[in-house]
Amino acid sequence: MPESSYSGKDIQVLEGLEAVRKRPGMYIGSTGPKGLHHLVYEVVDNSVDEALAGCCSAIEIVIHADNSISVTDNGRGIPVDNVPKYRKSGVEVALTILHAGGKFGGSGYKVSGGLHGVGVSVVNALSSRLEVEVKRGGQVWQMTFERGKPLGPLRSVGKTKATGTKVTFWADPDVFETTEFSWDTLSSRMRETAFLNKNLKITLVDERELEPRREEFRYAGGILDFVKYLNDKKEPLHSRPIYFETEGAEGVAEVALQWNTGYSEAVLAFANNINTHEGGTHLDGFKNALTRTINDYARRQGILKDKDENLSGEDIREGLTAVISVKLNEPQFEGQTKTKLGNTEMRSFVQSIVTTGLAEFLEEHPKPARAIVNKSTQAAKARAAARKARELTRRKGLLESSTLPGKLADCSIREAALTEVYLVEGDSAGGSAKQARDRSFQAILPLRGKILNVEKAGINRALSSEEIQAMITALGTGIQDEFDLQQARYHKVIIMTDADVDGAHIRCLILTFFYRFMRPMIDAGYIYIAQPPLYKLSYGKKHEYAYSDKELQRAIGALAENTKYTVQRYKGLGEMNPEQLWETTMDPARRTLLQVSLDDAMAAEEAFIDLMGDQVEPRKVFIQRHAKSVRYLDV
Ligand code: 0RA
Repeated sequence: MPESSYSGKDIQVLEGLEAVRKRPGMYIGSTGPKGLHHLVYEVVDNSVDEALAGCCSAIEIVIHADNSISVTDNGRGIPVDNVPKYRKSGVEVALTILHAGGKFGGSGYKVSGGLHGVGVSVVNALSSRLEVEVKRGGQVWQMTFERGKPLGPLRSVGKTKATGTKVTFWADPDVFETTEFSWDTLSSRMRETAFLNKNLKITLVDERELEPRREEFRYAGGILDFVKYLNDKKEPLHSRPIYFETEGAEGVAEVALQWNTGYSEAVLAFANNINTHEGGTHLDGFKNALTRTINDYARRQGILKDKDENLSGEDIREGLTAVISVKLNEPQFEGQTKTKLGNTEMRSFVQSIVTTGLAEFLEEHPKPARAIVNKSTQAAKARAAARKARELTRRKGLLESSTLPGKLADCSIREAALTEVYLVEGDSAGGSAKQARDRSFQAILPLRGKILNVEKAGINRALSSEEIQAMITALGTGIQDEFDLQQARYHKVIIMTDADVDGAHIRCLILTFFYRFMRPMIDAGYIYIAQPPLYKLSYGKKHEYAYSDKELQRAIGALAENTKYTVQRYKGLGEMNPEQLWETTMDPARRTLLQVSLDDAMAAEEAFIDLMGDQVEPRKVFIQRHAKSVRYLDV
């Protein structure tokens, strides 16, 4: 379509998409890997909306060899008729007008209206090219765009009896820092989406590999299968997850829960398929009902006596894996990251269905019921004992920030926001780091050997571990329900371990500690991973460092022909002298730090259990696959 034929309205439209290109972050969060993957979710969410409307049973996502992405569904197809208000085809409206999604037709609980529900037009704006194919009304329609602008009108290219939509897009390299999609990130998200939409078949294909990789997700049990999956590597307390589903005027609520013999709580809450990380009314309703119903049951059975205190929610949720999924018509998202459900009607709705469903389960299944109550009373006892132990250690001054651990080499600046602490594997590397550091703002805490796996040990044992006490006192925040971010003594906590498998293991143990005891530190973005180099390449009087095999090969390739060089492989931090450690890993001007984020609760949970649970095999596999290539750790 020649530019000159645009009307005034069209120009406004283009300005809309121009705004997206000017400030992509406002629409998709970032232009890093996270924002990039967001493009896929945006398109898929539109297909999922078709599934929620009962009009789509299968979605296929293909990562093509050139990192373009196709999303194909068998929904109704984007409307092709003229939309009078805009005097354009529905397809063009959907792809060029911001927030057009819900404005022309469509009903049911929508995903795409939710969190980042910005619409496919944003994907179009941020793609160097986008092709859409719609099967609808007996015909196949096509239209192509570049940087959001149509290359021509929507045209019919053939006949078909099928319906559906296929969107292929090339993320714009001028907008994104990288256009390389991650299989792991996409597959974990697609699995989650499949769990949340019972029976919806989602296929993910990767054509970048010689032998295309393909995985199909389809769960007849929905979130019941989700809970089974999350508990897969754990030992369940009762064989089948408890599950209920209710539809009312408020919407639909589904709940699945199963306790395991472990100590951690994994309760995930979703609203219209959006992971409500910050919780909200549906989660509150669930927790209230759970605490009340278990206490009522324990009293009625005489397990709790009149003189006994009620079991606390935390005790009851120890070892609980649960998924709550609600779908409602006008979700209100609140909170800092807009991931907190605000609709008040959901509190009582979820509370009442959980109360009824759980009470019924307990009455009908006395054996698991008893096991669950016993587990909670055990937790209550352990917590009381731990509290006592903590009070004792506190009295001894062990957990008080006034007595810092002896081996901490603290920095001189007191302003936490300006300071950082390195948690260093081993005393010898710790020694080098102490010499290398800038002592004004860098503190060093050497940790000896493998720190305790807090996933396997209860809180009692964890608190009596010397290394863990040292971390707690050095960081100053306290732990778990007594955690206070304001008290953090440093705003950067940098984990520095050897670049080998043992180092990766220790790093994971330390991360597990943060995940279980100081999760808000991760949420606040305070936790980092140092990147020591793997190689030193020396030639003539010069040298450079390489942080991966690829980088080393590139550096060698860049040398003039016949240049003599030597390569030193660093197996551990100890092989670097303090000066080298400073220039490669600790100097803020030259180092690279990886910020740890756990925004994908499921993947995180899964990875930690793989790594820290009782089974050795998945841990090995994970470490071998990721040890060398952990680029950004929002797993
Ligand atoms: C607007 C209205 C309707 C469907 C869609 C858009 C739609 C968008 C996408 C994006 C990817 N796949 C899609 N499938 C459908 C409702 C159509 C109707 O009422 O028939």
